[in-house]
Parts: sequence; structure tokens; C-alpha cells
Amino acid sequence: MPVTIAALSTPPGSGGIAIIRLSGPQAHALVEQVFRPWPDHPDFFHLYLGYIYDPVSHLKLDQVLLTIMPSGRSYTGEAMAEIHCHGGAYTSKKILSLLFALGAEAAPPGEFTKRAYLNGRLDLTQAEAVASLIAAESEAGLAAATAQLAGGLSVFISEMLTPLNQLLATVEVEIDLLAEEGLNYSRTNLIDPLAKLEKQCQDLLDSYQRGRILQTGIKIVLAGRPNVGKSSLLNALLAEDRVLVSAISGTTRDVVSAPLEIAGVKVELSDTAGLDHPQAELEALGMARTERWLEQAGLILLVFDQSRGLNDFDDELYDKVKEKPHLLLLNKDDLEPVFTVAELKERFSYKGQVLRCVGARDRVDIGEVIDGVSSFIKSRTAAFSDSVMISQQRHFDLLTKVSEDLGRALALAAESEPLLDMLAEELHQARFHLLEITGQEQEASEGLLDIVFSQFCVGK
Ligand SMILES: Nc1nc2c(ncn2[C@@H]2O[C@H](COP(=O)(O)OP(=O)(O)OP(=O)(O)O)[C@@H](O)[C@H]2O)c(=O)[nH]1
Ligand SMILES: [Mg+2]
Repeated sequence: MPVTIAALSTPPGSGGIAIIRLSGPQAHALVEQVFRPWPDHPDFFHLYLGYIYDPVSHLKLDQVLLTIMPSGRSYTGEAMAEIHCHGGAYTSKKILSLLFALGAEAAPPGEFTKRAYLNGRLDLTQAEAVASLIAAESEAGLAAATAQLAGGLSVFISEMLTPLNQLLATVEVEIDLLAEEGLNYSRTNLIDPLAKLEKQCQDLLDSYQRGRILQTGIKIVLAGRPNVGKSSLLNALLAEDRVLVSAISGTTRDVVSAPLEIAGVKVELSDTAGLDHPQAELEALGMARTERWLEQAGLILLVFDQSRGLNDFDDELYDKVKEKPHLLLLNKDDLEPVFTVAELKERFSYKGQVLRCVGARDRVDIGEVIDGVSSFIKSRTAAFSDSVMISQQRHFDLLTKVSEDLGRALALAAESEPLLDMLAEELHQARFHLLEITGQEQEASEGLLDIVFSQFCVGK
């Protein structure tokens, strides 16, 4: 029989209220021992106003609201109780220690959601969505997690399982018949549905990039030669004096990052040291740091000062960023230009949009920069925003395996005399890996569960 667990479900510290949750067979019996007045016939999902008493000392600890939920209709699927007490750290601690003294056990991180999964209230992708929902830091992140919690990914996977099960059944039957009647099936019956499944799997894998952007956000790095106005631009985009700006070349040494939301997506905007032939050791260290940041960027804004001529180092710089997502940006639009947008594009054979900033220093009209970044983010996310997508590494890794299994199955099916046993094995593997995503595979190891649930906080 599972133990009854208790934990503080709201953040620790002081607050208006704190919620203590209990789950397990003894949840109702435990609160009955400490809550007064205990109703004669308590209703489920009803909020009762009363007091928590220490049953030994008879001391009144706090005035609280209590609700109890029946097994089968609660978050965890078990009998549950929630005590809404006053939010002082001491009050909730005291009530919890009372419950522990009466036999409840402290819930490890994620235990409530783990029980919800084990009791079939959520599948594994939905349980993971609960963690993402709690961690969401932007509108898009929240929307992506909510869609996953609603079961979008689970439905997509079960829709892939139906034809896969049929294929497996076909091949298994063929294996049986082969011995008696020889091979008598049409290969296209296998190849077409297999190819369709492979394509679905590939589409879902392709969604990973945009899923990551929506759920975890995008890192945007401001890069360029010293003194072009990167730090001024960071300040302008944040509308605050966040970093030092000066006419001295090489002002920025360390990378400075700040959060921002653009197009509903969480953005981590980083200002970096200008890149040039370093004159001193400190400059060289700053530049090495910039280069590391460029490696991780989801988008590089390469800033140019349009009042200063370009040289060979600008070509070197462009070579560093051209293989990564990037946009060119012209700053100091208030000064007399020494080259045109067309010349800049031609020099680097750049086909994209060149953003113009009408003065980072004076923070005027930086709308074109925001619009350009917005369009970039939308181009990476919007086209598919209604469809199912994945955003977690675990799903990506398993789907990659499914895709490989299906690829090998397709190659086998295309042979003139396919090795049906091997084909069946590949399909079994594909099925196993798909089921592992939703955690429905019986053999899904405890290790997997621990990895998923260890990401939760206590009380969830
Ligand atoms: N005229 C004009 N000056 C600007 C503009 N933006 C920045 N500046 C000036 O250019 C100089 C350099 O600006 P920063 O923002 O420190 O340049 P940076 O690219 O961060 O420079 P490093 O940190 O040295 O790499 C400062 O004197 C700014 O006031 C602009 O739009 N117009
Ligand atoms: Mg700077």
C-alpha cells in the first residue's frame, strides 16, 4: 500500500496563504485528527473553515480552509486533502511536522505528479508538461506546455501507433503463413504506410527546434566590431541603462545578458565584447568569451556602424557568423553613411533583411530592430503553431530512434525477398520507443521515471 505523503505545495517563505497537500490512503484520516470542527458528513471538494489543533497538546495552531478529495477524482488519483493555512513559514512548518508525527511522510520532489502518472491520471508527456508549465516564463512557453498537458502529443503518438500495430500484425501473420504457403503479400501494403509513418515521425522531429524556442526561449547575441553601438542597442532594447557605454573602443569586456520578451517568446539578449585584432590580453580574453557565446546563439545580430568603413576584419567577422542564424543591423543612422545597404549585402552575399537602427544611443525608433527580430522568431515558430510539436530532449531522442527503426524497416520491406523476422523486430522496436515517450511501455524502467520526476519541485 502506498504511504501517505505530505508537502508544502506553495513556495517556501512568507506569503498570503500556504497550501499543504496530502495524498494517500490515510490522507482523510490524518486531517480528521487535526481539523476542528470536523463535519459530520464531509463533502468532497467543499471548502471548510476551521482550525488546526495539535491533538496531543490541544494547542490551536492556525485558522485554515480544508478541502478533501476522493480517490479516483483527485490530481494524484488517490485520496487527497489540502490545507490552506496562513502563509508564514513557521505556521506551515508546524502543521507539516504535526502531520509527519501522525504518520505522513515527506513527499520527495515530483511525487504527487509521479503518483498521478502511476495511477493513470496523466501519461508521461502530460506529467512532463506539468513541469514545463511551472517553469514557463513566456506566453509562448505557457501555450506550448498547456497544449502538451491537454494531451496533444499523446494523441499524435497514439495515432501513429494504430497503423504501426496493423503493420506489425500483417508482418507477424505473413511470418506464420510463409512456412505453409510462401510469401503472398503485396509489398506496397507495407511500404506506403511505413513511409507515411516515417514522414510523420520526421515532421515531429523537425518541430523540435521551434518547440525549444517556444518553450525555453531564444538566445540573441549582439556582436560586431568595437564601438559600433552594441551596448547602446542593448540599453535601448531594454529601455534602461543596463550596461556601460562609452566612446572608448573595447568598453565591454564581459558578456552581459538580460531577459526580454519578443513576439511572446522569452529572449535572453546578450551584449558582448567587440571583435577585433586584440591589442591586449584582457581584450583577447573578452573576445574569446564573445566567440563562445556566438556558438550558443539562436540568433546573432551583427551590428555595423554605417559611418565607418568596412575592412578585411569585417569579412572575417562575417565568416564567423554566416553559418548560424543571423541578421545584419546598421547603427548610427543619424550619421553620414560611408556605405549603402546594397553594398553591405553585396560584400557578404547576404540575402536577408538589413535592419536599420535610427540611433541606439538616443534610443529613437528601434521599432525596426524589434520588428526584424519578431519576424525572425515567427518564421521559426508561427507556421506550425497550431500543430503538435516536441520541445524536450527526451522526446527528440526517442523519436530519433523511432525514425531510425522505421528507416531500417522501410529498407527491409523494399527488398525483393524481405527478411520478415528482421522487419518485425524493427517494427517492435519502433513501437517500443514510441510507447516509451508516453511512458506506457510496461518495461519502461524505473530509471526513466526517476529522470523525469527528479525535475519537479517538492509539493508538486
Ligand atoms: N551618433 C551615434 N552614436 C552612437 C549611436 N549608438 C551608439 N553611439 C555611440 O557610439 C559609442 C560606442 O557605443 P557603445 O554602445 O559603447 O558601443 P559597443 O559596440 O558596445 O562598443 P564596445 O563595447 O567597445 O565593443 C558611444 O559613444 C555611443 O554613444 C548612434 O546611434 N548614433
Ligand atoms: Mg559595449
